[in-house]
Amino acid sequence: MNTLNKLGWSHFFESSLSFEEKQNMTIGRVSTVNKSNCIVIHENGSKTCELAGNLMFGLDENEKPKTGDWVLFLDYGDLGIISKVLPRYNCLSRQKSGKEIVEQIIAINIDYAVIVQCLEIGLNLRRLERTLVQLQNCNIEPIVLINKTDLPIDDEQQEIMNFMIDTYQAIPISASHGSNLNLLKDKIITGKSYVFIGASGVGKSSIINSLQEGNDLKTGTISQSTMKGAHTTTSRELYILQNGGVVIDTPGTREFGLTAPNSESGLSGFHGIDELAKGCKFHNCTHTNEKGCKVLKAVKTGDISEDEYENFMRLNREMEHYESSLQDRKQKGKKLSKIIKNMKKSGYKS
Ligand SMILES: Nc1nc2c(ncn2[C@@H]2O[C@H](COP(=O)(O)OP(=O)(O)OP(=O)(O)O)[C@@H](O)[C@H]2O)c(=O)[nH]1
Ligand SMILES: [Mg+2]
Ligand SMILES: [Zn+2]
Repeated sequence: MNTLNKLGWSHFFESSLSFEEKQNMTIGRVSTVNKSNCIVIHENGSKTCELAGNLMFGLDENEKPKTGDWVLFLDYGDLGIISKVLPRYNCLSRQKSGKEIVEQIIAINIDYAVIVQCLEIGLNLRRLERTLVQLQNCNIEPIVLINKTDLPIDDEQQEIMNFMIDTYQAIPISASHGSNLNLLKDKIITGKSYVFIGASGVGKSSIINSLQEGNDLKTGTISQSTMKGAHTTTSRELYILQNGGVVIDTPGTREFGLTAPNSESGLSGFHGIDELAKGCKFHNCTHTNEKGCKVLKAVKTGDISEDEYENFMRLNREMEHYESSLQDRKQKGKKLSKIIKNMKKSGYKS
């Protein structure tokens, strides 16, 4: 396999080039984007490239080269000048948090997204579910990792972990101990592109480091008072692994705001139904037999399929279960400590 194919080059991109372009230009893939230039990996190494003036002023922000884009550039020795951004196969984006709705591109031309959560910060089903919906909208296959399994785990997290393994084929790993890393390595195919996503501090850079000897991405510690990562990785960057596979490290993003689904009805998927459910007549609608239930109506008219409905109801039940059982345990814990306090007051000695 040649270097371009290892980098993810395929017929899709090949077919967008004219004969002249192939003759005169160098093809490369954007590894990282800086303020005034970007680093492009090509057949003979990597090169700092700048955008040609007409693109600099002619393209919208989201059309300018992003990590994972294929570009054509003219080689001027130390510097390359990008003259074309090739059509994108797909695009992983998220809705940036804040008042204004801004679509932020995370990576381009992606086959798999490796979603990382970890025991130290805590597993979160809803966040996982939102990310999965967004990936489906973007036509990207998910791989779910639970990192830091070397750390102690309580019953509730254990339960969620088991659920994630059963339902999403999540792989429990430990980047620091190296456990189950072979299961992840088995999933990495030469010529395919993998973007690592998840909150700051879950261990994305650590995992990428452990996939390849000699990799030395910066990693950072987690604040024990806020349980948040330090946002150690500050830019998106694409690497090519010796054993095959292209990986993209990203800065941590806690929430994965959904951009508009691209299904025809606009309703498909968990998120679509979730949105629809907000319009039900009763705010505590169970979507089973209520009058004025928008979800049931959409099932009737065929706007959502029976399967989608079943799936939605199942996930809702499961999430409710975890949330209520957590509440339950907290309340029981409080009751128990009250009983013990009273027993101590009344002179009971343990
Ligand atoms: N106990 C334990 N700690 C880990 C493991 N993997 C990573 N860590 C630690 O977790 C902290 C954060 O790891 P990073 O790799 O920087 O996390 P990240 O997801 O890249 O974070 P950002 O770059 O901020 O988004 C570091 O102190 C790592 O040493 C693991 O498997 N077990
Ligand atoms: Mg990082
Ligand atoms: Zn309803």
